[in-house]
Amino acid sequence: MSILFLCLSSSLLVIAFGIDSRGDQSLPPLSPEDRLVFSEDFEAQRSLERFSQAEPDLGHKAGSPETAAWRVLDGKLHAQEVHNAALWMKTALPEGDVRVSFVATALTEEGDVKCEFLGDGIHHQSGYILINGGWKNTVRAIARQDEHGEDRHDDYRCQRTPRKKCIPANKPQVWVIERRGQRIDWYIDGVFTLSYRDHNFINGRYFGFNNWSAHTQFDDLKVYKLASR
Ligand SMILES: [Ca+2]
Repeated sequence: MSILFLCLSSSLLVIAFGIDSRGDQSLPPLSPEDRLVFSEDFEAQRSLERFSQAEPDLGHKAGSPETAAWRVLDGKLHAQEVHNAALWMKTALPEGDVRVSFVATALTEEGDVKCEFLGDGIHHQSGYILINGGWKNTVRAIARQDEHGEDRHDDYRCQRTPRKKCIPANKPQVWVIERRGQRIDWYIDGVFTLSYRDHNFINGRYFGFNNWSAHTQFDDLKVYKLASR
């Protein structure tokens, strides 16, 4: 009876937190057949020419009188007061399995670092949205076409850390996002974070950085076409 209860409890926990059985896996190394197809180090202003800025949410402005929503500064891409005016790569991602990696830094205690994966290159929430330190730095999440959708996969483990925050301010973290078949796997600093398996997979081909208002910073964007395994 108690074993059954424990099994049921842990299953419910897995469903509630959206964490699957890959929870303890570390990042798989790239194979020699995997191919780097795009990289951007944001060392020049013209880096921005490889991206297009989307429209902000209705009733909001992208940027403020003090700052542009997106700017290149000291070799890094800065985002501030973006209001979901994502900065999409103009180049389409490779078809099939793909890895996107970059360095992300929250520059405030608010956290809130976000990107769009496999979207249409124009619209916010056209694909999957990955959020670290959202909702005042309390949750990591992968959402599908709706940041507030009931099918969002959440990871609240950061609330159990001493600081109860997902991201410390000013600490660069390496994000790796992989699409393998109909599954998305997300790693932060080499550690598995969340998966999203989707039987109705969105085959969007674009990647974009995004955010709401917090000041964040990105660098070293790389895209790899992954060989089938
Ligand atoms: Ca750089």
